[in-house]
Amino acid sequence: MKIEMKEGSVYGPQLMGAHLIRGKFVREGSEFLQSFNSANHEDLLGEFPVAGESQIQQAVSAAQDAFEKWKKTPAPIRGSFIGRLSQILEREKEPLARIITREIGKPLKESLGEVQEAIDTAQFFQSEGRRLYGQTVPSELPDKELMTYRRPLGVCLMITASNFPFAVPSWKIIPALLTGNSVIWKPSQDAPATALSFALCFLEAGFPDGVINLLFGDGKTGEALMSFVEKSKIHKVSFTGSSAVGRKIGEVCGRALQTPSLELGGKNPLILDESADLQKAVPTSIVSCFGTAGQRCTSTGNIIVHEKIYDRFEKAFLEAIRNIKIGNPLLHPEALYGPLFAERYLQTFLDHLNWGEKEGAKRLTGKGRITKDEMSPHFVGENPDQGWFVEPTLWAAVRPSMRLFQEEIFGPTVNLVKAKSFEEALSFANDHAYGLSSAIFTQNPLHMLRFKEGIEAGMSSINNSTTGAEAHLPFGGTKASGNGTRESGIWVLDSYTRWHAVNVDLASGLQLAQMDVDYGRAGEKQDFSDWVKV
Ligand code: UN1
Repeated sequence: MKIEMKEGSVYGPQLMGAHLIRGKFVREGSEFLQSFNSANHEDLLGEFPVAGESQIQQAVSAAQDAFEKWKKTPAPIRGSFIGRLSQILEREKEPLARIITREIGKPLKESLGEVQEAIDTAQFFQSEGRRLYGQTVPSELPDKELMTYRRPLGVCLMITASNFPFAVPSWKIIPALLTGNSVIWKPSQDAPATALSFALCFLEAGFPDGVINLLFGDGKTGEALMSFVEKSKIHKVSFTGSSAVGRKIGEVCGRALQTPSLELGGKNPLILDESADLQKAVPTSIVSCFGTAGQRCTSTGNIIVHEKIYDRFEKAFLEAIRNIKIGNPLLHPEALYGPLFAERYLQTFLDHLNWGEKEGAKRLTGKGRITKDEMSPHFVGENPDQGWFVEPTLWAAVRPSMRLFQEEIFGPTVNLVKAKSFEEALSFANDHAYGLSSAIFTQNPLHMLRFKEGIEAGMSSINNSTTGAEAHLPFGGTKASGNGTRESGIWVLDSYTRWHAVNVDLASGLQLAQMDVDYGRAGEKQDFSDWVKV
């Protein structure tokens, strides 16, 4: 099946966007949303229908019907579909990465990494189809067997964000399908072309009609889909996005007695103790803070530096920031980062420049939006007005009580926080609502240990960035960063299956657990008869 295209721009054609329902393209909706190249808004990638009640209804019933058959397909066979998907992704790695970069404007190297993350995930779960282990458990009664099975949940709704429009959906969709569920995917309104290109790979891999359905839309589409959770037509929601929206999704799922998977915001701390190797810490911090223009949920938000090395680090870090190049990544591969993905991110970013100053922090660098009139030495290329490009921003004199320290900005901005000791740095690192990622640079083994034990975060790096998690370790956070569910590796299996406990009694007569069991004899008898007098 091929999607229709129109002539586009030098970057590529325009897509006639369509939902994918029951294996067919459906170009119907209440209205259409447009997807522009984030690094050049004159380039339109396509127009995509916004799903209304009718398309949602169609997708839910397609997923429901498909589930009934798919769950009965043996797991190793489901794994072979995933294996075919991984081969298609490998073959198409470069063009898929180009679509990601064209749509959201992250550097091609990062987009290639995203597709690779999906390949890694597919390869991991292909073989999981030959495991999906349950347990055999000894019974307390003779001639009786106990065992456990993983069972699929049903129709899973995946709601994903624009910053990782390929890798993060793969973390959700691939294990959900492998474990026998069917999927409805509502990707970010800022990355529909990437989602459609990924969905086409699932089609080519031969997944039966309706096993994976794709619906485009905005927040309202998401809300309309959530009403099917209340009607028990959707059995699982997996969401990556803001903590505010995650809370609302959690409320709806809670009322339906479901556990959603919620991967939410972060304000990730990076500690530099007095033994930190600055040769490594400085370039790593640049990537950790400004890679993907700071639009990763794992981006570093606060760098907490021991006072003894503070001045040296500040100087070296500022120097490294000066060398950052920003630009349209398809034209300028030397750019460390491209544009902000959406206008609303630009607004939050520009706002924080004002209120950050008002609360007394010192802006060491970063003048805000880059335009033709306000050109920046960081910018490579002709016309920054074509996208939402902003300068890297560094704040000093930030304290944990400040809003700057506490709030996720989702842009290329970071705070320097001075600490008197390792212990103070660790307590600062925990002094915020989030708990997603964290990092420390130290050569002191005791600090490594105390950091690992004391940090409140789902993920921690030692002498490495807060970003860059590998695809087979559990990904997720604590506190306001999530609800404790995990993605990736074997841990995600618990998010898409329920345990089913089975017993088989082979005895000739009735025998009752707990009651007909001979537990043996204990020692001397105690007399409790005085304890209760009726
Ligand atoms: C995200 O920002 O939602 O660890 C995911 C990382 C990436 C994934 C980030 N592998 O930074």
